[in-house]
Amino acid sequence: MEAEKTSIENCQVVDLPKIHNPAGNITPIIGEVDLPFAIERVYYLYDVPGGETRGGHAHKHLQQYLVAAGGSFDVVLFDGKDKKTISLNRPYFALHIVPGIWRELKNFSSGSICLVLASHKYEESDYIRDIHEFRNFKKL
Ligand code: T46
Repeated sequence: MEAEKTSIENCQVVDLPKIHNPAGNITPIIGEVDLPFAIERVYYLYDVPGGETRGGHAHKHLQQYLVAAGGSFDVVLFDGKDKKTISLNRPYFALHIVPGIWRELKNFSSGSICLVLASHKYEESDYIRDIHEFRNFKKL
């Protein structure tokens, strides 16, 4: 998928496996079975102060699954033309963000955890952090 041509329609919320247990549920995620990419890196955002916003950038190659492993938050997606907001609030839903999508994360509930399964290692050169540069990248 060419990052220049992706749209917010390519970003979908997907169901993750859920194993019910009276003592507490489990969601196992198996790379290349439950995801359309191999997991190269896992990280999580936590201790996000109330009112804080994360993201504010796009990636050229990286794709991700975002999971509200605890609490809730909103993800605003922008493809240079259209915008949509996805609320994540269950640990068995994941938002697939494809390359070439500007994202902002906000409205974090107290104690929330944003788990990220990523297709690539951290590389600053993969980021587009300037919205004008992003619009040029999308040729809009
Ligand atoms: C996204 C949201 C959900 C590293 O050194 N290694 C890493 O793996 C990461 C993710 C970050 N960093 C450093 C780079 C920056 O100096 O941590 C600092 C903040 O990183 P970033 O601007 O990526 O942070 P967020 O929380 O705004 O964004 C991250 C992801 O990059 C992004 O793709 O969707 O989490």
